[in-house]
Amino acid sequence: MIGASGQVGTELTAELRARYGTEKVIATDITPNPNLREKGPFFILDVLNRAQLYEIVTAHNVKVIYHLAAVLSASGEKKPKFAWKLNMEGLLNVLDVAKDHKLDKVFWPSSIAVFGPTTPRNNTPQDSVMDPNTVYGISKLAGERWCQWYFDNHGVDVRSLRYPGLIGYKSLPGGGTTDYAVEIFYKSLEEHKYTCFLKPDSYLPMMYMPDAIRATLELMDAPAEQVKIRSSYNLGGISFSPKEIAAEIQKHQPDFKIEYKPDFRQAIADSWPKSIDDSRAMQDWNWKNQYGLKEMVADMLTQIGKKVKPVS
Ligand code: AKB
Repeated sequence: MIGASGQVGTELTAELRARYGTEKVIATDITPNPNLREKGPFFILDVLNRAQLYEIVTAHNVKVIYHLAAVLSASGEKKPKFAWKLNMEGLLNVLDVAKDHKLDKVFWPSSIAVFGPTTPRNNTPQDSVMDPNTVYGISKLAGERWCQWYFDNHGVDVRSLRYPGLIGYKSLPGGGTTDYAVEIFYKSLEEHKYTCFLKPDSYLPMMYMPDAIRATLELMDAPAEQVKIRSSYNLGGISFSPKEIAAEIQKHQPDFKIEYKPDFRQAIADSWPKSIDDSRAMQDWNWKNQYGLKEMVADMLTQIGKKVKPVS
């Protein structure tokens, strides 16, 4: 697992360790993570360090890589050259090691950020106009084409999902445009108020983490011939706006207040789809989303409520 300390990596590592045994799943990240280190094999790895990546794969006879390390959309706009370097060179290092060591499979997440301002925004199809205008989106679109190329030319069994905004309580997202949908829960429980960096009606596709983890594992478990798309699959989930999620939180916490101060992330949100057509994932490997807005909000409030205290 590369990027094991991140929002998805934390949960995916735990799930894979529960499935295959702790010793079988090597967690790596650029920063030390006492939690992961205590619970199983952990190495400091910068995916840009190609030699070290090859070394770990050889020394531990790695068969499958989940490569999650990336700079997300909002951070990418602040450090465009670094985002491009990490997102592209990191992926190419992983695809190369998969080719050279004949790995069984690779998972790499793409994103709804591959779409852009002239893409149809409602129920965005799998194949559509793709004109991303963030560095993150450009790197994800280029990455998708590289995945297809390594599959076509070198037979690398690479599998990918275009994740929507992911919402979970086990770890925090960092540097994304959809991060408000996680922050809002902490602020609602701690301060009973939240200032949102997007406008009230900014619809975006989102997904609750248990569904995202299940989608990832179901795609990785699918027989190779069922995985017909080797760039990346659209993945839908739930679409809602800040106003709608706030209203759902208010059903549990009537005194919760939200105000809106849109910043540079608004333009990014405005360039992305509002909802996604993921019928190809349904057809090819029987994908079905389970959590709706109501269930997700109730569960997030319960789980985060166990770990935060109201600030008086
Ligand atoms: C982001 O907001 O940058 C990510 C994404 C949608 O890929 N959560």
